[in-house]
Amino acid sequence: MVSCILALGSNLGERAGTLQAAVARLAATEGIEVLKVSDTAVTKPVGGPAGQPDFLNLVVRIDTDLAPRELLLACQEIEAAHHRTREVRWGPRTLDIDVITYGDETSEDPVLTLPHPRAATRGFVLLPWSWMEPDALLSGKPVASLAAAAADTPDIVRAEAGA
Ligand code: PH2
Ligand code: MG
Ligand code: MG
Repeated sequence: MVSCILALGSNLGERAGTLQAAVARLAATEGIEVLKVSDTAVTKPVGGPAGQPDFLNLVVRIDTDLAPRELLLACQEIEAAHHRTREVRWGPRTLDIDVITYGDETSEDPVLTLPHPRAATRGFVLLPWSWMEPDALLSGKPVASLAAAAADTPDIVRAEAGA
């Protein structure tokens, strides 16, 4: 079993319901065990086209038997089940599930770079992660400190889990 962090985001449709359903589907996936779910963060869109709705973001800690690429495929299947389309890079989306860490693995594979290449600067990943695991490290650095330094963190509002 390998311990991983996944980051989920939604800024279209029934955002909270989508995130809840996605966590349930992850938990129901063969080879994935969901151990922890963070509180939900209400976040301003980072990058992408102007005028997008706010996101809801959360992170989960999982254990998995799946290989990295299998885990990515499982995440993409769940995205597809929520009618995720990929027209605009960083455009609005019903559901995004990103593999942030896969154990301590590092990989330059462009299909699945590990850890996620932008995670260390994204408050919308780091802050909910630090709420869930205050002592977590990302590439040896405290997630809470990285979250405090991220440009988008000051605008983030904490909602109830499942809100
Ligand atoms: N995802 C992105 C780009 N920008 N901004 C927020 N607030 N939340 C996201 O999940 C997000 C984003 C690319 O996947
Ligand atoms: Mg993403
Ligand atoms: Mg993604």
